[in-house]
Amino acid sequence: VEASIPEPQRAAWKKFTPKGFTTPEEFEKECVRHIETTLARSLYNCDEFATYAGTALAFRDRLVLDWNKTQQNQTFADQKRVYYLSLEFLMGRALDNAMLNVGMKDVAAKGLSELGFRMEDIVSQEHDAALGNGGLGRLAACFLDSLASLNYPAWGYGLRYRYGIFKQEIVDGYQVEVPDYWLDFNPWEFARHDITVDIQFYGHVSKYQDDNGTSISVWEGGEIVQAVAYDVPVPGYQTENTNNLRLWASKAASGEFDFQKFNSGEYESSVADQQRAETISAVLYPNDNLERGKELRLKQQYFWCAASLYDIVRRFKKTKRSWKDFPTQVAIQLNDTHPTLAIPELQRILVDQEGLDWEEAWSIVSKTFGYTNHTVLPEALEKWSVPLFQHLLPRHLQIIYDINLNFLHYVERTFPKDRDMLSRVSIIEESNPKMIRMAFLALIGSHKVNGVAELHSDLIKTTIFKDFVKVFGPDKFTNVTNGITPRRWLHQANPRLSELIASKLGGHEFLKDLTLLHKLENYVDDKEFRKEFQEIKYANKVRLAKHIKEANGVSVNPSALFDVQVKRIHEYKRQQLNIFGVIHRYLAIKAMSPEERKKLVPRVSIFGGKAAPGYWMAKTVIHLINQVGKVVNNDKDVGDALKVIFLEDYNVSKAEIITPASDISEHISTAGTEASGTSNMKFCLNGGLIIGTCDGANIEITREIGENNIFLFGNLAEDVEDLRHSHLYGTYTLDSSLQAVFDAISDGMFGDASHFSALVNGIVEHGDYYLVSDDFASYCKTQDLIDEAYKNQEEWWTKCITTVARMGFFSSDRCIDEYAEMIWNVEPLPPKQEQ
Ligand code: NBY
Repeated sequence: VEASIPEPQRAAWKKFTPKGFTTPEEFEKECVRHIETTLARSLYNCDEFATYAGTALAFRDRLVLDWNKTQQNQTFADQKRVYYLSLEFLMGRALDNAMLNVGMKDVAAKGLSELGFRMEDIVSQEHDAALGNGGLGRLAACFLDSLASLNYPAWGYGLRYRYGIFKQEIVDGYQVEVPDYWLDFNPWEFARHDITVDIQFYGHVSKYQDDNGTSISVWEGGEIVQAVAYDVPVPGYQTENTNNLRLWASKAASGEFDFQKFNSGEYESSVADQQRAETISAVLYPNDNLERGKELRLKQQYFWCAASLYDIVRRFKKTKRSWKDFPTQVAIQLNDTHPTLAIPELQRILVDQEGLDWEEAWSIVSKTFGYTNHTVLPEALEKWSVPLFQHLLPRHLQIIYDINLNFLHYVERTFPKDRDMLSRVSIIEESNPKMIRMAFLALIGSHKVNGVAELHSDLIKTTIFKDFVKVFGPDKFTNVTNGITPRRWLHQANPRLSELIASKLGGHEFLKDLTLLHKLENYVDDKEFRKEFQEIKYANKVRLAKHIKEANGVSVNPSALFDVQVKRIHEYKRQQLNIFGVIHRYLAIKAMSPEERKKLVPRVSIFGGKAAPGYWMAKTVIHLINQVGKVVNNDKDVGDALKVIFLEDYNVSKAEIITPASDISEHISTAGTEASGTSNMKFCLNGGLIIGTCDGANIEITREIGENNIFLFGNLAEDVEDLRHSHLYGTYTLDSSLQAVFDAISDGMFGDASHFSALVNGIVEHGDYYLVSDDFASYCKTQDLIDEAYKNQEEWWTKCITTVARMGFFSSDRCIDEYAEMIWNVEPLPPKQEQ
C-alpha cells in the first residue's frame, strides 16, 4: 500500500499533523474554536447544546487521529480481520465514553467549568444513537467496545437508519410512538461519499456459455440502488487502537437513466425514485424477537450484506493473495440470521464474478462465516417466502437451491434410512408458499454456530438444530456466554463505585481485567468499605428518585427497596407476572391494619421498556402497569409502602441512571425462553441483587456468585413442555392468589376491566403459554423472602458486595477472547509505537 504524499514532502506534512490537547486550557481552546468556527456561534449565543457540540468536536479530533493511525496500522499489518455484521448497534451516547476511554474526562470537566458549564449538563445534551431494539443490538455495541479495547483488528458493519428505535411517550397510560430522527447533528460519523457500492435488485437470470463451454449465470436487469459508507470511530479503553463501524445509507444511483428522466421533464418521478431508494435505510424495524416477512426488510438485509461483502472483498483483493487465503484473512460473524444473505452473496461473487468453481467457492464461504443464534422462540426464526425472494433476488434463490441440493445429497448419503430427515433439515420448508429457513442456511454456511449462554447453547442442540447435530457432529456447536463492557456499565454509569473499587484494588486495572474484582471479597467485612458502598447505592437511588419526580411527578422514598424490571416488553419476559405480583401486594396491604403496614419494607416497583408497535398484548401490559400505578400511588392507605412507576422511553442513557440504582431487578422469563439476558449482568455488577428464573445467563450468574446471593424461583426449562401440555389437555386450576388478582381487575379496580380481558384470558382460558399461573406462588413467596432479607441489612450488603466481587466472568472482554480463539482464529494487533 502506497502513501499518497511523496517521501520528500512528508516532513512538511508531519510538522502540521495535529497533536491534540492535554491540559484543560488546551481543551478550552479547541472547544471554543469549534464553537466559534465550525458552528458559527459566539459568546452571546452559546447554550449547553452548542457547548456539547464544541466538546464533542474537540474529542472527535483526538479520536480521528488515533483512528487514522489504527486503520493504517491494520492495513500494513496484513493479518486476519474480524467483521461483525449486525443490523443493530445500540451504541447510546458517545461523548462520555470517548472522554473516559482517552482518559481526559477530568481535564474536560475542569475546562468546561472554567467556561461556565457543568459536565453532567453537557453530556446529557447528546442524542442516543439508538440503532437497535434491545439485547441483541446492545451486545453488538459492547462487543465493539471490547474489540477496540483488546486491540483486535475488527470492523462492524451495519445500516445507517435515519430513524432509530422510536421514542416512547406515555399518554393516558398508553404507549405512543414518536419518530426518532437523530441525525440533525451527529459529530461521530464521517460520510465517505467516495466509498459507494451499486446494489442490484429484481431483474432476471440468464445463462451463457463461456469460451470453454461452461455455463455461466448472469443476473441482469432490475434496478440499482447506491450504498454510501458512513464511518464511526470506535475508541478502545486506554489504547490508541480505534476501530471502525461502517454504516451504509441508501441513495438513488446517479445513473444516466435518472438524468434523462430529469431532463425530459419528469422531475416528480425522478424525485420519487430517489425517495424510494432512500427508503431502504430509512427506519429500523422495531420488533424484537418477532419476524414479519416484509419486503422492505429483506431489501435492507440484502442491501447491507451486499455492500459490506463488496467492501470486504475489495479490501482482500488489494492484498493480491489467492482466494484460498480468504478464510485465513477474513472472519465474518453473523449476529443472528439477519445477515444470512451474506452467505449466498459471497458464493455468488466467487462463482459468477470471480469464476471459481462451485466446490472451491463453497469451501471458502463455509470457512469464513460464524453464526450466533439469539433465540429459540419459533415466532422469531426468520423465514422468507420463496415467491418474494424469487422476485427480489432471483440469482440468490438459485444459489440457495443449489446449496440445499448439495447439502441434502450429503444428508441422503449419510442417513439413507431416515427419509423424514431430508424434509426436516431442508433449507426450503415445503409449505404454501414455500419458505426459506434462514437459520438453517446460516448454520449450513458457517463453520461454527454458537448460543449465548450455556442453557441456550444446549437447547439449540436439542430443539431447533437437533438434526444438524447428527449431520455435522456436536463440534460445530459451541457456547459463548454473553458479557457486558465494564467501561460503560461500571466506570461510566457508576463512577463513584468504580472509584471505590479502584481505591481498594490499587487502580483501574479491573476495567481491563474484570476478574480482578474477586479481590473485593477481602473487603466484605471492612466497615469503611461497606459504609461507602451503601452510600453510593443510596446516592444513585436519590438520583433516580429525582428523575422519577421530574418525569412522573411521583415522589418516591430513596430508602425504599427499589425493584426494577427494565427491558423490552414481551410476554415471554413476563412483565405481566411482575405487575400481577404488585397487585397481589397491594391487595395484601389494603387488608392490613395501619400498624402492620408500618412494619413493611417500603417498595418502589419500577418498570420500563418499549413494546413493538404492533404487539397488542405487550401494549396492554404497559397500560395495566400505568393503571395500577395511578391507583396505588394515590391511595392514602398505602403511602410509602408501595409505589408503582413506569419510566417512559427506556433506552441506553436511561439505563445508565437506572442500573446503578436498583436493589432488586427482575429477570423472570419463562424458563427456556430468554437466551441469555445481559441486563441481569449489569445490575449485579452495580451491586444490585436479582430475582430470576432458572433461565439464560441467570444460571451461570448463580454459579459464579453463589445460590445465597440470588433469589431464584419457578419451574425449570425441562418441565415447561409437560406443563403446557397439561394446561391444554389435563385438569388445570388457576393459582388462588392469582385468581384474587384477576377478580380485582375484573371488578374494575384499575379501570375498565375489558381493557385487560385479553391479558387475563390468555392465562385463564387459552392455556397460559408462558406459565404465569404455575410460577405465581413461587414468585410471590420469593418476593416475601426478599423483604425478609432486606430487613437484615448486614447480610443484605454482604450479598451485594459479594455479588460485585464475583462478576468478573461477565465482561464482554472475556466473550471476545473466546470468539477470537474458538471461532475467528484472530490475534490482537497492538498499536504501533511512535517512532
Ligand atoms: O439477544 C436478545 C435475547 O432475547 C437475549 O436473551 C440476549 O441476551 C440478547 C443478546 O444475545 N435478542 C434480541 O434482542 N433480539 C432482537 O432484538 C431481535 C430484533 C429483531 C429481530 C429478531 C430479534 N427480527 O427478526 O427482526
